[in-house]
Amino acid sequence: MSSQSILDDLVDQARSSFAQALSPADLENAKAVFLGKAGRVTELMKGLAALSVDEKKSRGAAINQTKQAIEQALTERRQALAQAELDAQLRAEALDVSLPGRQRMPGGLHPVSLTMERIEAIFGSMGFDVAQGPEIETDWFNFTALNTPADHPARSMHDTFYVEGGTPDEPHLLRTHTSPMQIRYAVQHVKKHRALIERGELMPEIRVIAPGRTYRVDSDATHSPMFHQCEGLWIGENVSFKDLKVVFTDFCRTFFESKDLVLRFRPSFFPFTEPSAEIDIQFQAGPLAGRWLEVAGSGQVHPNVVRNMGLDPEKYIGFAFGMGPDRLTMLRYGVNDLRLFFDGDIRFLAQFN
Ligand code: 2U9
Repeated sequence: MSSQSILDDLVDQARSSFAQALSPADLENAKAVFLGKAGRVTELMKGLAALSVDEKKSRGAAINQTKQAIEQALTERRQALAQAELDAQLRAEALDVSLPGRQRMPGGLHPVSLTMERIEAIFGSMGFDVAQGPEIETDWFNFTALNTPADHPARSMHDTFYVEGGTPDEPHLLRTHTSPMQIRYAVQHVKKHRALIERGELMPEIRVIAPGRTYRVDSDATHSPMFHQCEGLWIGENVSFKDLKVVFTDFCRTFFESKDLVLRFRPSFFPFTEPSAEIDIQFQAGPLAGRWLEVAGSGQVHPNVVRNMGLDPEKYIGFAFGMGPDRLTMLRYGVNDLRLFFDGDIRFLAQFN
């Protein structure tokens, strides 16, 4: 092997050794092997001492070129490693500027709340007050005042959630309807106008709706242990079933935005009304056209209930109705499973706002 090819071979060895170094520290170790104090180039330099002046000149120049070539390879490898390190760091710290930002979701009302607001607005426009009150009630307000017999099945623990805090004579319970709130409202109203009533003067009419949460021991595809109700009450000296028909027909046509909607009053029974009627509606167009759909119960308020408000049933008369806003929401939007309202799935709920 010629002395020049030995030098060329040394440059190749250095290049491949540097290429195998994967970190700056490895590279410095590899450098020491070739360019260090006891390195291969230094060894070659030491060998010059034994040569003649002419040989020293040419051999020295060749070794110097070799040294420069190795230094150049070292510099290139250093730069390559630094670039690789920078690339890795940039990759690790990369920001995907095309990712959408974290958005604040606009809130919205629950579909049943939308229905409640709609009911309140419609009855409000007809002069009805809105009464809200306790969900934990006494036996008297929830049952007795509403003419419910002591042995009525609704009072059983199979149907009503009883809570601690009452007495055997006056149990406490989760209200099974919003009627107790109307009794509370009526009792307050009568108290406020006591003097006037005792003088036999005209009492301002009671015209109120009571929307809110109600509870019954019941759970399946069409019943939830917590459900919503909105009941209405109109008491005066001359309020008749005809008024009920007018008010409720007007309400249904406005609520469902259907001018030609037809109502049917079907005889029924409730302890708190006599006579009583179920109210069915029939759409004349749209997907539900032609079918009779039950939307409410109603009736003339029972004389015993009028008496429990502190009014003389010979003088005061009126009607009441009760409806389920959950069911009204299902009918209005075409929802077929009540449980969707209570699952809390944002994909379902977001559709109503
Ligand atoms: C007072 C006197 C009477 C309210 C009434 C109904 C008939 C009725 C149901 C409809 C569907 C309950 O939500 S539902 O399950 N309600 O059928 N409610 S009359 O009667 C009253 C209310 C208050 C003082």
